[in-house]
Amino acid sequence: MLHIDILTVVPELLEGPFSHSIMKRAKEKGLLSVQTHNLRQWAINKHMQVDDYQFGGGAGMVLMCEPLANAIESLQAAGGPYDEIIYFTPDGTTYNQSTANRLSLKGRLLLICGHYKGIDERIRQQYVTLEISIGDYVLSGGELAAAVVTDSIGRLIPGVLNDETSALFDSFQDNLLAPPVYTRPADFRGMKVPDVLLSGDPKLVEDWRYEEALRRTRERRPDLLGDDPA
Ligand code: 6GU
Repeated sequence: MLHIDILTVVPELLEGPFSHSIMKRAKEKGLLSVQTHNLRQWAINKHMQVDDYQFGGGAGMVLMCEPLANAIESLQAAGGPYDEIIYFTPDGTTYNQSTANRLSLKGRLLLICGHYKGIDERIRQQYVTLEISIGDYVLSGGELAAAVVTDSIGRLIPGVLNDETSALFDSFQDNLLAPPVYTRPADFRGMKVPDVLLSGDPKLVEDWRYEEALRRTRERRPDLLGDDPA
């Protein structure tokens, strides 16, 4: 069982992503639980303040130490220590499948979503154990990144996927992109499904898929094969 707490100032952004399809099934099976917490619960005053101007000047608000420290400590006190406390930030380590694999084996994770200019540096130093970026572009907050990471981890928990949807054959799982797939009809407006897929010979199909995966990876992501010409 993996429990994920998500700390955010916009919990509304995280209402949809875990309520459908595979994430919904993971929760119903008791393999994953996801709980969002509004940082304003730990606001410093009756104005519900959780952010302030940055020292030194400049545009953009910064999430303050006190609400964050109080939130982290009260969540730890209530549920026990976390295996990782993750902060989402464009200057974090770029997220990939091997980090997803590693995190899917944990028991308790806390995900902290920054907003505006981010969070006070002292919280990062004092509490955060892992800083993640989901790519080289800027989001307005960490919530969508938290949804991406939770989804990618959740589907890897043993028992969440069945044989049909198994993660074993995903793109990236073996550093190869996935081969093309087809379904009925075998002939769509003259465009035919490769004969080998209709052959009924599992060995031929397996070999074809592997070759196509290799071809696709060479063409699109040679870096994954470690023979990037650049
Ligand atoms: Cl994790 N957060 C924000 N705000 N922007 C990002 C990101 C994270 N990853 C890529 N861009």
